[in-house]
Amino acid sequence: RGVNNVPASTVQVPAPTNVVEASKRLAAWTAVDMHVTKDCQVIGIGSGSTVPYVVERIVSQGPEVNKDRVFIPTGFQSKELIVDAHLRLGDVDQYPHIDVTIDGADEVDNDLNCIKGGGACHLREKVLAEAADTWIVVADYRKNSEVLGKTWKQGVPVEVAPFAYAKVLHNLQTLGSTGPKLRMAKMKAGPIVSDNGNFVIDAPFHEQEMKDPLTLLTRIKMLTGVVEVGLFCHMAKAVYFGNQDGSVTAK
Ligand code: ABF
Repeated sequence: RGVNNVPASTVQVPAPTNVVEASKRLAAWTAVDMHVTKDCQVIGIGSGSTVPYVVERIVSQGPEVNKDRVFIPTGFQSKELIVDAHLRLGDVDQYPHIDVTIDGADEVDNDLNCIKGGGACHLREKVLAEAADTWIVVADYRKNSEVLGKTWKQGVPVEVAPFAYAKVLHNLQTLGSTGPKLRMAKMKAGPIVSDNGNFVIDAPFHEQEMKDPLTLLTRIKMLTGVVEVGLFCHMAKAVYFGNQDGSVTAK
């Protein structure tokens, strides 16, 4: 897929108070304008700080179009967003077929592979990505990368069953991870716990491994105790990055 520039004039962006926030909003609004068409009835809403702008833009499409839609969240945060916006909430077990899911990412490479899971929601995010006819990623310019791991340095997020975490830490080292760490809550109060009751390990790898994320994903996923891996390979239909100059890069 080639990289092309989407003219900034396709969306109206309020005067930015902060360039990073403005670029998140630009990406989110562009994605909604391009992919959340009137015929989209079941819509997946991802997690992170870019996604509120997705919801903002969907709400701006008006109550008439939104009244017949149902919105599926990837976690607690997006559930709150949907409820606060007075949109109809559903769950993926009721709606296993989603028209379009829009989500953020921690880093995206030139083949549209993503690192996700900085917010520890990547299991539900991957389920909603896979359940969707169309999976779209939105991010600010800092996430646009040639090779995964260049900007997201803390490693590949790996959700694990709590009782298996020490074994999986050891396995990840054997696979070549350079210092995998159990993700801790602020003030090191204890391991962070995902919405699914699991722990998360952050596993950094050398560039050589990160250049072939599908192979790495397959190897990590084979480890017993691993619930899901924050490598999303060949899943995105399109990725939109808001840029500092007010343009949007579409990959
Ligand atoms: C979720 O939120 C995650 O998978 C990813 O970790 C993060 C991206 O957040 P932001 O939009 O704040 O950069 O989508």
